Amino acid sequence: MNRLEFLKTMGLATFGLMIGRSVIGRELAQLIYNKGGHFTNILIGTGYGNAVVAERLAKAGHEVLMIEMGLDWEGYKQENPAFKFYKMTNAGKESTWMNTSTQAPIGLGNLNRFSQFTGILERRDFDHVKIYLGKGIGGGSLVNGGMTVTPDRKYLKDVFDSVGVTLPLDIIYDKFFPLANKSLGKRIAPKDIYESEWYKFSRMGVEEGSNAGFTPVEVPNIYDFEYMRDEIAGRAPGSATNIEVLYGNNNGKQDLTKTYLKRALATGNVIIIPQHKVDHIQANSDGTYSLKVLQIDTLNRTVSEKRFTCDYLYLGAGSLGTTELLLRSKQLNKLPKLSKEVGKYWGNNGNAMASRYTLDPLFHESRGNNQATMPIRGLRNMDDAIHPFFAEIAPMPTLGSHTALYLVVNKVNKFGEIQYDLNKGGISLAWDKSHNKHMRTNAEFFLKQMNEHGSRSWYGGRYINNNVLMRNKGVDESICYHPLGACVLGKATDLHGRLEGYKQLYVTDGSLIPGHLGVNPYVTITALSENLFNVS
Ligand code: FAE
Repeated sequence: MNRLEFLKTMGLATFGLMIGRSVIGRELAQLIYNKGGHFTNILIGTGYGNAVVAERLAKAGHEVLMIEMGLDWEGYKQENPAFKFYKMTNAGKESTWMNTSTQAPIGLGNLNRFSQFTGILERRDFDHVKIYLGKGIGGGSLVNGGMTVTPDRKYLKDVFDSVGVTLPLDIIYDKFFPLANKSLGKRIAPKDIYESEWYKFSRMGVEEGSNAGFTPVEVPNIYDFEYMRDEIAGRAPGSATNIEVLYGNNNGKQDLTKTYLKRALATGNVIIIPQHKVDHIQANSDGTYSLKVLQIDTLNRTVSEKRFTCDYLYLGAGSLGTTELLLRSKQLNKLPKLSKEVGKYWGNNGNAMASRYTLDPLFHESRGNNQATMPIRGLRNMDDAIHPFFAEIAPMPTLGSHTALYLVVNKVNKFGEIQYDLNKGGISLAWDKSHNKHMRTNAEFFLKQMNEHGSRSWYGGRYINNNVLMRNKGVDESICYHPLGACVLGKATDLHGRLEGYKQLYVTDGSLIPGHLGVNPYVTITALSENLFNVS
């Protein structure tokens, strides 16, 4: 009898599924998994890569244990009925991973101080780059903007070609991108939503972008726009219209807990244990893997130590998390055959934030403070040989009236590298100005064109870059929402995601993609994970 069958005979698994993940995550983890145990399949991390694996394995009838270091937020809400995810303008302790004030790129006048907590948004700081991560069951899907974008086929080909890897692009584009988009719940914002006051900032961005010579593109999202219609009409509590995104959404957003993970859990074959951090993994001589796992409290303190073993291990802890685990395990001599390719080809997906200030109360229209937090339009300039980029038209829902915000996505011309320092007990990133200088140049060019040709003020006066939001000429190229690479598909792994030198040890997440994509990454992470799974 396996663990799940055992739970079912005790009525516990059914009970857990009936009332949500909290019971699975909390009570069962404590009662049944006090000391760990053996599973056929263990998945580390509950973001995009592993959510796919969980659904596919569970639907094929296999038992799955998922280990997640962040919280089970649905369970947390059940235990704390008064708790709601915070607006971006009013952060509290649950907004932030182990800090006493918001770490958001733009504080939005948010001066709140709070006690440390294992909150939903983490910022990891390295030289020249600050990386944002979602924490909890659902990983980055809990905090992201829901932009659901399929990359250009040529771009994806070129990225992998640049590291000498040939992807099976026909099947990826014919089968796995459509499957990923459908399974994630990709939607297009309906016309009435786009034309509402909540997307005036997008419409103005599109008009200004066209004037400046960039190509406006419609960007799909996973937000439930039927729900948004009810929000707008006042029939449902506001969520995207209530400045919710970076610290979680209370309604409307179809994150992984509403799609892949929900379907995986519904099979009854999946258990997720939150607040469990994998410290390192070890390859055993019989082909199994051992995991040292630390159960943590909401202050990130270890409350117990456990040992799990498994036959198949799937690493989906994200580009930083997966790479850190592998390099640490190697340095501890637990994975001595680990490929030298692990750590290489890292990138920030060319992320740079940019902002302009179109203040002219006498002439220029306000963008409005009513801005939905889910972006649905972008500006393309990827075919420009000198300044190739894609700019997401982002909301700025409080300083919104005359502030325009963009996330500019550039090429990565030079990869960074992740290294592990056993003495410091953590990773460092080889990433300096030579890596992201052109990202600044492109973002400055973008703002210049928008100021010159996009829109002007009274009597043709030029607007300026917003140095209040981003101190250095309205651009911040150190902000990274899209860390990618360091265990690249076809380099550190084979084309099935299996790590070189090890059997039954898979990488499933954003670390498979060499550094950049030209667009937001989670559809590609999802599609590549679907592909790994189906071809193996
Ligand atoms: P990820 O989703 O990061 O999941 C990794 C999980 O592993 C996390 O839940 C971790 O807590 C957990 N973990 C890490 N280490 C351990 C450990 N040692 N033990 C146990 N658990 C561990 O990985 N992308 C888009 O495509 N569209 C967007 O609109 C978009 N907006 C974004 C906005 C923000 C503010 C941020 C931060 C990101 C955004 N992204 C967006 C990026 C996207 O969320 C990200 O690429 C994916 O979440 C990465 O998926 P992975 O499966 O690689």
